[in-house]
Amino acid sequence: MKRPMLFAVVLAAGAPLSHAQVVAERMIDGIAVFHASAAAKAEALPSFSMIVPREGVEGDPGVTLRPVFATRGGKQIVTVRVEPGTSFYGTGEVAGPLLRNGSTVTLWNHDAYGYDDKTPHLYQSHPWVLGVRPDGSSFGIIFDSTYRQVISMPPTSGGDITAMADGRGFPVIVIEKPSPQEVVTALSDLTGTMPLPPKWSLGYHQCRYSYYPDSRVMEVARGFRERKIPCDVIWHDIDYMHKFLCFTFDRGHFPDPKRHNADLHALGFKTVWMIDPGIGINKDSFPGGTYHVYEQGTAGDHWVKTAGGKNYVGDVWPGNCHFPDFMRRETREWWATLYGDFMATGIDGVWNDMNEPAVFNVATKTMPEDNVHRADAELGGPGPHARFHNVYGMFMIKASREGIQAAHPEKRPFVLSRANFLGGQRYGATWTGDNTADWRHLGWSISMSLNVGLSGQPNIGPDIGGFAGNGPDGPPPMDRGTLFARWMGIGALLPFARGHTGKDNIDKEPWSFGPKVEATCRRAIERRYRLMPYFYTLFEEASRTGMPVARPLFFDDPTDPALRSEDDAFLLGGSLMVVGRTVPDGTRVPALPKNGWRAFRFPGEEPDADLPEMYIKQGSIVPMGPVMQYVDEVPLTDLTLLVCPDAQGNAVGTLYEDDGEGYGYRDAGLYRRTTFTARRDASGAITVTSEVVGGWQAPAGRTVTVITIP
Ligand code: MIG
Repeated sequence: MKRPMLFAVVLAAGAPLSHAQVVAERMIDGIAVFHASAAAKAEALPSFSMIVPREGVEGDPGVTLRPVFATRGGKQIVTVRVEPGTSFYGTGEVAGPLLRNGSTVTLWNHDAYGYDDKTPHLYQSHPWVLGVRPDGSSFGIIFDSTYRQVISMPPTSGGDITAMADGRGFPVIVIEKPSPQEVVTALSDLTGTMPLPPKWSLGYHQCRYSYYPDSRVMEVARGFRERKIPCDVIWHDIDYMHKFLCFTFDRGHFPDPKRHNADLHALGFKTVWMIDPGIGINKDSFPGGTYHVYEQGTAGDHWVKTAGGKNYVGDVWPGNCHFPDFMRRETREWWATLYGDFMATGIDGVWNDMNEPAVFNVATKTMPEDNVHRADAELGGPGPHARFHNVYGMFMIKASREGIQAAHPEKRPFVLSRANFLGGQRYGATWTGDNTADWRHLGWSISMSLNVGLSGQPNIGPDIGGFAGNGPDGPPPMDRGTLFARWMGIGALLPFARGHTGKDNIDKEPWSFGPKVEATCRRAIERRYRLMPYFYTLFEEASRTGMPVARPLFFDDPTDPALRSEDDAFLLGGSLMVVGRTVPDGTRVPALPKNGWRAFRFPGEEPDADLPEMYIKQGSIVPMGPVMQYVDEVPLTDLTLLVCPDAQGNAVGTLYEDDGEGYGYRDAGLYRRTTFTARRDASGAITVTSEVVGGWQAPAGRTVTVITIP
């Protein structure tokens, strides 16, 4: 039997433990935890991913996969034999195709500007593999370590999954279920779900590095309203700060942030502002000679330490910086308080960047692995950066989220993070970092978003248009404008939809490439707003069940091998399919599900070859609304139902509604979940009936228009 090289090396050099030592425990039906030995179990570090106790009943684990444990040079190696024909997904954020067979991923959160499919590690780490067997049954494995870890998946011809982590031995959690959907929802039973985000964050976001001064921000904001291109959020990247000092404002460019936020609010925009972890310590940069974050952080002894016990100094934007030790409860509580005055300026959401943490001017691009975090006892107590590196960003956004929540207890927080870890969907949304304005990255926008979704994080999307560079410079379709238009067409339908670009790049607002591209972008973004009732319904489902918003085609038929590697197309929920064109000439023919889907057009939309084709699943009903310039600009009085009856003439669908930003849905039953059921009678007439659960009132005078897709 052929084995991957790594396995052979491991066997030669390693000391395999006898299988009898392995402790196998059944946690929940179809979920088991394995430890190398009773001693390994006793020494295991706490889980940073799981929200349920990582233990069960010893004996028959109730799953068929059997992790094999070995050690080499102090590292634990786990191998899991899988059957040939198994398809692999997950492992979080990796560039390249959706199907991960034959690939190796290193988990080590990393500033990865200009990354591609050869880059060993990106910004987030998910020690999680999803497998789909030839018969469509499925399994998932958590290799429950926070240390640097290397996971290899065998080719489709079969072999072993191997996972090897630095640091202490780690438990392995195995989930086995009849379908990949059930494995993914089981993952969120174990690691938690994304809390329901504020509805405005489902709108289109406009960003660049950086819009300033305030007048330029207003110009962009008005640009959307004047051109009637819907947009909900304008972003403020680092240049708003005074010399890159977090929680300060450059008073030259942003003399009155409160007034500026109010001006944006008056146009129907929300605002997101960036906060990094590196806290500047150079006194000559302090506004007026003092900097409250530095003073408080030093007085409270909140900084990460060197191995020698000094406050660690690393260079980032402000020059020399200290870094809050987010592994300490006192430090997280202090960090949270900083958001009080900040949010009081009318800020709606926060962007935490550089939290791998990224450090300039060092080969490793991060802090030394022997730096010391004084972690809480529940987190395993103090230890080296090597242990906490991959969760530093997750604990930063946990603290940020708590601060934003405390500042506005009545509102749902919004945080976007660049770094994260398995389970980090509990604290914030993520995006795929500094991608590049080229066609490959357009394609990876889909595959990366899908794999992050299959790794527990539904709220994910790329920098639409690409961050690095301006794009190709050939004749159409190899021009920047076509790439941008196609990207907007796809990106506007991914869960997190934000246009962004790097410093010194050309303008990349939807109107920056001339009238044709502007028209495509408007149509693309209008699609998102028409589908907003459906998007919000999907986000609410994700917040309860962990089912991704954007799903791979193989969810529609896990037994169809042709769908296993298709990543030009994706599903939105179970009822819509988006078929993107990710190569310039559109010659690639995607493998679509064999049965049950019907192409449809948005009512009144002009044909546009740069936009994805849309399909609806037979038997489903998709709720839609009118185009609005921002979320809930007007109440949803004009509800449209896209009804696609199955062969028997039946269809069903759901609409979830609430006030969009508070907790009434959770605390007071103030939501409205409507189940629509359609039936076609013998005469061919369609009758739609509805059943409502929840105490939120639909707007008065609602009309329902039914559009039937035959
Ligand atoms: O070193 O804040 O990925 O989205 O615009 C670059 C500036 C720092 C990296 C982020 C990017 C952001 C940029 N940041």
